[in-house]
Amino acid sequence: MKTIFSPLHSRRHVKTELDGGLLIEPHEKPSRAETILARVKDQALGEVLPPEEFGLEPIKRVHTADYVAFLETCWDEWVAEGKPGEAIPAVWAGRGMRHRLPKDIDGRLGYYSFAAETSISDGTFEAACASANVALTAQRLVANGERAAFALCRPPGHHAHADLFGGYCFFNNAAIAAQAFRDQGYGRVAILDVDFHHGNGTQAIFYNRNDVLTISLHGDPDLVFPHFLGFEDETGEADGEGYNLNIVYPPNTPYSIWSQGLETACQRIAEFKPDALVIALGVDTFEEDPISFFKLTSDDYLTLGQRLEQLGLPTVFTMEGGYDVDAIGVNAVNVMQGFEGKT
Ligand code: SP5
Ligand code: ZN
Repeated sequence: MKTIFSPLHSRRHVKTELDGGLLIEPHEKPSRAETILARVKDQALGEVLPPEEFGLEPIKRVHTADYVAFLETCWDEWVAEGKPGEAIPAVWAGRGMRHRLPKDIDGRLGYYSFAAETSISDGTFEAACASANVALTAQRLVANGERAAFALCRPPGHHAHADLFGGYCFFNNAAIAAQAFRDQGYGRVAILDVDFHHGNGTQAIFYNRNDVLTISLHGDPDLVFPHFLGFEDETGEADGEGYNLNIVYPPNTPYSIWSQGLETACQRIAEFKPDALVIALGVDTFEEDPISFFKLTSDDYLTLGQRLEQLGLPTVFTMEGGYDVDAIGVNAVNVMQGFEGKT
């Protein structure tokens, strides 16, 4: 399987993540992507290719133009205001308040975000664009006949809404790839999100549509991030009714339980008969993940890859979460190797 990778991911190098009242070293750090790349090469998974340049148009098929423009200039505006640290949202429109776009940079940071753990500094926009190009290049390879491709995206994407960043995500790479399939004439596309966290952005982007089926398996949002979306009674709206599926699990869920939801997801996908599949691949379901509570083992990712292959669909993998950096390479690449038949 071919892997798409851009060294520009390292342009996202924030020093802070708000966690427990402290500004800690971010969980979503550059070594994540480098460790996965090293494993891809070590295992000779296949060619590693740089992304092609697609510009902002395919990003704007999923994100609003004003949101993209905000991300492009946000850091420069922050610096121009004389702010001493990284750009961190700290104020939102709560219940009963106005959802209008303010002029002030602090107001706009809140308007375009839903969480404060995701800081912005120089290079974040460039890295997010490169990450989208990585996903779009993988999508093009698959559209041109590859059975599957691995988009080694960083930063991740599945938490990003049409006009909201958060959860370490800015552009929704999986959604951008799915929309690219649609725009190239693929009638139906399924997105299966196996990251530990709910794919809230992906769900929201396609919530009223029946041409893109969205499914997410994740930790119960009553207990974990993103807290305010991802419950099982969210099934889609209007034309999209019945085209969103959430499956939630409690702490300490092992693969034997998690895989029951995977079977439900696979049945729904088979019934939908998509023309292409996008897997939002997080490996923060791993037993040693520092911010998550599932109990998948490294071998389980081989089994997962085998099961996804059985769907028999042209498949794009977009890299999402996974924060045990020591294991992230083995776990992510195991999914690809399982897909290619390794047991
Ligand atoms: C792409 C992805 O996996 N994003 C995850 C974003 C999670 N953000 C909130 C993390 C809260 C972490 N709290 C850690 C407590 C243990 N130190
Ligand atoms: Zn995650």
